[in-house]
Amino acid sequence: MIPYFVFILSALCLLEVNCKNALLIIDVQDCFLKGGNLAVTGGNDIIPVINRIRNDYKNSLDLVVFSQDWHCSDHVSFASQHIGYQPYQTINLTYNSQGELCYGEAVGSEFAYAVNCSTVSTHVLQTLWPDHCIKNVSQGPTSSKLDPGLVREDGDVIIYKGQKCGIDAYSAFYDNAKITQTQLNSVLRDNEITKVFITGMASDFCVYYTALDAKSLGYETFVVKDAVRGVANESIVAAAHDMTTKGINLILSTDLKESL
Ligand code: VGL
Ligand code: ZN
Repeated sequence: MIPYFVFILSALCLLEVNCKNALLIIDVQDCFLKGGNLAVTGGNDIIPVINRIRNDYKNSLDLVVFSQDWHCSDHVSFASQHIGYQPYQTINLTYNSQGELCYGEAVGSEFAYAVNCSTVSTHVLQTLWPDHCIKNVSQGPTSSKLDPGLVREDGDVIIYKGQKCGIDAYSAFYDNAKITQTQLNSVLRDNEITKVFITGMASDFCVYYTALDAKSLGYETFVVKDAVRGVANESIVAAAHDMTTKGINLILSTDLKESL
Protein backbone atom coordinates (compact mmCIF):
# COMPACT_ATOMS: atom_id res chain seq x y z
CA MET A 1 0.00 0.00 0.00
CA ILE A 2 1.29 3.45 -0.86
CA PRO A 3 1.48 5.46 2.35
CA TYR A 4 -0.32 8.59 1.06
CA PHE A 5 -1.08 9.84 4.53
CA VAL A 6 2.58 10.03 5.53
CA PHE A 7 3.54 11.53 2.15
CA ILE A 8 0.98 14.32 2.50
CA LEU A 9 2.20 15.13 6.00
CA SER A 10 5.82 14.99 4.78
CA ALA A 11 5.03 17.37 1.94
CA LEU A 12 3.59 19.83 4.43
CA CYS A 13 6.68 19.37 6.56
CA LEU A 14 8.89 20.28 3.56
CA LEU A 15 7.06 23.61 3.59
CA GLU A 16 7.99 23.80 7.29
CA VAL A 17 4.35 23.26 8.26
CA ASN A 18 3.45 20.51 10.70
CA CYS A 19 6.80 18.69 11.06
CA LYS A 20 6.69 16.22 13.88
CA ASN A 21 9.73 14.35 15.10
CA ALA A 22 10.16 10.95 16.70
CA LEU A 23 13.31 9.59 18.31
CA LEU A 24 13.59 5.82 17.79
CA ILE A 25 15.89 3.99 20.21
CA ILE A 26 16.50 0.55 18.76
CA ASP A 27 17.37 -2.43 20.98
CA VAL A 28 19.52 -0.75 23.65
CA GLN A 29 19.21 -3.87 25.79
CA ASP A 30 21.48 -5.91 28.07
CA CYS A 31 21.91 -8.65 25.44
CA PHE A 32 23.61 -6.17 23.05
CA LEU A 33 25.63 -4.37 25.72
CA LYS A 34 28.75 -5.29 27.71
CA GLY A 35 28.26 -8.73 29.29
CA GLY A 36 25.52 -9.64 26.80
CA ASN A 37 25.74 -12.68 24.54
CA LEU A 38 25.56 -10.45 21.47
CA ALA A 39 27.52 -7.51 22.87
CA VAL A 40 28.08 -4.90 20.17
CA THR A 41 31.48 -3.20 20.36
CA GLY A 42 31.13 0.28 21.84
CA GLY A 43 27.41 -0.22 22.45
CA ASN A 44 27.55 1.23 25.96
CA ASP A 45 29.07 4.45 24.59
CA ILE A 46 25.87 5.43 22.80
CA ILE A 47 23.75 5.58 25.97
CA PRO A 48 24.96 9.05 27.06
CA VAL A 49 24.65 10.28 23.45
CA ILE A 50 21.01 9.13 23.28
CA ASN A 51 20.25 10.70 26.67
CA ARG A 52 21.86 13.95 25.56
CA ILE A 53 19.74 14.04 22.39
CA ARG A 54 16.60 13.58 24.51
CA ASN A 55 17.64 16.28 26.89
CA ASP A 56 18.93 18.84 24.38
CA TYR A 57 15.96 18.53 22.00
CA LYS A 58 13.17 17.92 24.51
CA ASN A 59 10.96 20.57 22.98
CA SER A 60 11.39 19.36 19.41
CA LEU A 61 10.88 15.63 20.02
CA ASP A 62 7.18 14.81 19.84
CA LEU A 63 7.53 11.10 20.53
CA VAL A 64 10.18 8.72 21.87
CA VAL A 65 9.96 5.03 20.95
CA PHE A 66 12.08 2.19 22.33
CA SER A 67 12.20 -1.15 20.54
CA GLN A 68 13.10 -4.39 22.28
CA ASP A 69 14.26 -7.60 20.64
CA TRP A 70 11.98 -10.06 22.43
CA HIS A 71 12.65 -13.72 21.64
CA CYS A 72 11.40 -17.12 22.78
CA SER A 73 14.10 -19.18 24.52
CA ASP A 74 14.10 -21.52 21.49
CA HIS A 75 13.87 -18.81 18.83
CA VAL A 76 14.59 -19.88 15.25
CA SER A 77 17.41 -17.31 14.94
CA PHE A 78 19.45 -19.07 17.64
CA ALA A 79 22.24 -21.31 16.33
CA SER A 80 21.61 -23.48 19.40
CA GLN A 81 18.32 -24.60 17.80
CA HIS A 82 19.93 -25.96 14.64
CA ILE A 83 21.89 -29.16 14.86
CA GLY A 84 25.36 -28.82 13.37
CA TYR A 85 25.24 -25.01 12.99
CA GLN A 86 27.31 -22.34 14.68
CA PRO A 87 26.57 -18.65 15.32
CA TYR A 88 27.07 -16.37 12.29
CA GLN A 89 26.43 -19.16 9.78
CA THR A 90 23.34 -18.68 7.64
CA ILE A 91 20.43 -20.97 6.79
CA ASN A 92 17.61 -20.71 4.32
CA LEU A 93 14.18 -20.65 5.96
CA THR A 94 10.89 -21.12 4.14
CA TYR A 95 7.54 -19.69 5.26
CA ASN A 96 3.92 -20.14 4.23
CA SER A 97 1.62 -17.17 3.74
CA GLN A 98 0.73 -17.11 7.45
CA GLY A 99 4.39 -16.67 8.34
CA GLU A 100 4.68 -20.20 9.67
CA LEU A 101 8.04 -21.83 9.23
CA CYS A 102 7.85 -24.70 6.76
CA TYR A 103 9.78 -27.82 7.45
CA GLY A 104 12.65 -27.57 5.07
CA GLU A 105 16.23 -27.32 4.05
CA ALA A 106 18.81 -26.84 6.77
CA VAL A 107 16.30 -26.52 9.57
CA GLY A 108 17.49 -28.65 12.49
CA SER A 109 15.24 -31.69 12.52
CA GLU A 110 14.40 -31.02 16.16
CA PHE A 111 13.00 -27.57 15.48
CA ALA A 112 9.66 -27.63 17.24
CA TYR A 113 7.76 -25.09 15.18
CA ALA A 114 8.27 -26.56 11.72
CA VAL A 115 5.03 -27.35 9.86
CA ASN A 116 4.36 -28.83 6.46
CA CYS A 117 3.35 -26.15 3.98
CA SER A 118 1.42 -26.82 0.83
CA THR A 119 1.99 -23.28 -0.40
CA VAL A 120 5.39 -21.76 0.08
CA SER A 121 5.31 -17.99 0.32
CA THR A 122 8.77 -16.65 1.09
CA HIS A 123 12.36 -17.67 1.61
CA VAL A 124 14.47 -15.87 4.16
CA LEU A 125 18.24 -16.12 4.50
CA GLN A 126 18.63 -16.24 8.26
CA THR A 127 21.88 -15.43 10.04
CA LEU A 128 22.21 -17.57 13.16
CA TRP A 129 23.01 -15.82 16.40
CA PRO A 130 24.05 -16.77 19.89
CA ASP A 131 21.04 -17.03 22.23
CA HIS A 132 20.10 -13.42 22.96
CA CYS A 133 17.36 -11.06 24.19
CA ILE A 134 15.03 -13.68 25.65
CA LYS A 135 11.70 -12.14 26.61
CA ASN A 136 11.13 -11.50 30.32
CA VAL A 137 14.73 -12.42 31.19
CA SER A 138 16.23 -9.48 33.07
CA GLN A 139 19.59 -10.83 34.23
CA GLY A 140 22.62 -12.49 32.66
CA PRO A 141 23.92 -12.68 29.10
CA THR A 142 20.53 -13.29 27.45
CA SER A 143 18.72 -10.49 29.33
CA SER A 144 16.34 -8.44 27.19
CA LYS A 145 15.98 -5.58 29.68
CA LEU A 146 16.46 -2.00 28.46
CA ASP A 147 19.61 -0.48 29.92
CA PRO A 148 18.69 1.21 33.22
CA GLY A 149 20.91 4.16 32.30
CA LEU A 150 18.54 5.22 29.52
CA VAL A 151 16.37 8.21 30.36
CA ARG A 152 12.73 7.09 30.30
CA GLU A 153 9.60 9.21 30.56
CA ASP A 154 5.86 8.76 30.81
CA GLY A 155 4.48 8.69 27.30
CA ASP A 156 7.44 6.79 25.86
CA VAL A 157 6.32 3.91 23.65
CA ILE A 158 7.80 0.41 23.68
CA ILE A 159 7.65 -1.79 20.59
CA TYR A 160 8.49 -5.49 20.94
CA LYS A 161 9.85 -7.34 17.92
CA GLY A 162 10.97 -10.86 17.05
CA GLN A 163 8.52 -12.37 19.51
CA LYS A 164 7.21 -15.02 17.11
CA CYS A 165 9.34 -18.09 17.76
CA GLY A 166 9.64 -19.21 14.14
CA ILE A 167 10.53 -15.93 12.43
CA ASP A 168 13.08 -13.20 13.09
CA ALA A 169 12.49 -9.45 12.95
CA TYR A 170 15.33 -7.00 12.43
CA SER A 171 13.16 -4.03 11.51
CA ALA A 172 11.04 -2.49 14.26
CA PHE A 173 8.24 -2.26 11.63
CA TYR A 174 7.99 -5.80 10.17
CA ASP A 175 9.21 -9.37 10.57
CA ASN A 176 11.95 -10.45 8.15
CA ALA A 177 9.44 -11.96 5.69
CA LYS A 178 7.25 -8.81 5.92
CA ILE A 179 4.25 -10.96 6.81
CA THR A 180 3.35 -9.35 10.12
CA GLN A 181 3.88 -5.82 11.31
CA THR A 182 4.41 -4.30 14.74
CA GLN A 183 2.51 -1.34 16.16
CA LEU A 184 5.27 1.08 15.14
CA ASN A 185 3.80 2.49 11.93
CA SER A 186 0.37 3.02 13.48
CA VAL A 187 1.88 4.67 16.57
CA LEU A 188 3.86 7.06 14.35
CA ARG A 189 0.79 7.79 12.23
CA ASP A 190 -1.43 8.35 15.27
CA ASN A 191 1.11 10.94 16.42
CA GLU A 192 1.35 12.51 12.93
CA ILE A 193 5.10 11.94 12.88
CA THR A 194 6.88 13.04 9.69
CA LYS A 195 10.56 12.65 10.63
CA VAL A 196 12.25 9.80 12.45
CA PHE A 197 15.67 9.99 14.07
CA ILE A 198 17.10 6.52 14.59
CA THR A 199 19.61 5.55 17.27
CA GLY A 200 20.67 2.25 18.85
CA MET A 201 21.92 -1.12 17.64
CA ALA A 202 22.88 -2.69 15.43
CA SER A 203 23.63 -0.24 12.64
CA ASP A 204 24.10 -3.14 10.20
CA PHE A 205 20.98 -5.07 11.27
CA CYS A 206 18.06 -3.70 13.26
CA VAL A 207 18.87 0.00 12.84
CA TYR A 208 19.54 -0.55 9.13
CA TYR A 209 16.31 -2.45 8.39
CA THR A 210 14.25 -0.09 10.53
CA ALA A 211 15.67 2.86 8.58
CA LEU A 212 14.93 1.22 5.19
CA ASP A 213 11.32 0.55 6.21
CA ALA A 214 10.84 4.03 7.72
CA LYS A 215 12.03 5.57 4.46
CA SER A 216 9.83 3.41 2.26
CA LEU A 217 6.83 4.09 4.51
CA GLY A 218 7.29 7.78 3.69
CA TYR A 219 9.02 9.17 6.78
CA GLU A 220 11.93 11.52 6.36
CA THR A 221 14.58 9.29 7.88
CA PHE A 222 17.74 10.20 9.79
CA VAL A 223 20.28 7.83 11.34
CA VAL A 224 22.36 9.47 14.04
CA LYS A 225 25.87 8.16 13.31
CA ASP A 226 27.39 8.73 16.75
CA ALA A 227 24.34 7.20 18.47
CA VAL A 228 24.54 3.82 16.70
CA ARG A 229 26.98 0.89 16.77
CA GLY A 230 27.18 -2.20 14.58
CA VAL A 231 28.17 -5.87 14.64
CA ALA A 232 30.85 -6.13 11.92
CA ASN A 233 32.94 -3.55 10.07
CA GLU A 234 32.20 -4.78 6.58
CA SER A 235 28.43 -4.85 7.01
CA ILE A 236 28.46 -1.52 8.88
CA VAL A 237 30.09 0.16 5.88
CA ALA A 238 27.82 -1.63 3.38
CA ALA A 239 24.68 -0.66 5.33
CA ALA A 240 25.77 2.99 5.59
CA HIS A 241 26.41 3.09 1.84
CA ASP A 242 23.07 1.49 1.03
CA MET A 243 21.16 3.84 3.34
CA THR A 244 22.77 6.88 1.73
CA THR A 245 21.90 5.56 -1.75
CA LYS A 246 18.29 5.18 -0.66
CA GLY A 247 17.92 8.75 0.56
CA ILE A 248 18.35 8.13 4.27
CA ASN A 249 20.26 10.94 5.97
CA LEU A 250 23.27 9.99 8.06
CA ILE A 251 23.91 12.83 10.50
CA LEU A 252 25.87 13.53 13.69
CA SER A 253 24.03 14.31 16.91
CA THR A 254 25.75 17.70 16.85
CA ASP A 255 24.01 18.44 13.52
CA LEU A 256 20.60 17.35 14.70
CA LYS A 257 19.39 20.86 15.35
CA GLU A 258 19.46 21.70 11.62
CA SER A 259 17.40 18.61 10.76
CA LEU A 260 14.62 18.90 13.33
C1 VGL B 1 19.79 -7.67 16.19
C2 VGL B 1 20.86 -9.57 15.53
C3 VGL B 1 19.85 -10.35 16.04
C4 VGL B 1 19.79 -6.17 16.28
C5 VGL B 1 18.75 -8.42 16.70
O1 VGL B 1 19.16 -5.62 17.19
O2 VGL B 1 20.46 -5.54 15.44
N1 VGL B 1 20.82 -8.26 15.59
N2 VGL B 1 18.81 -9.77 16.63
ZN1 ZN C 1 17.41 -10.95 17.75
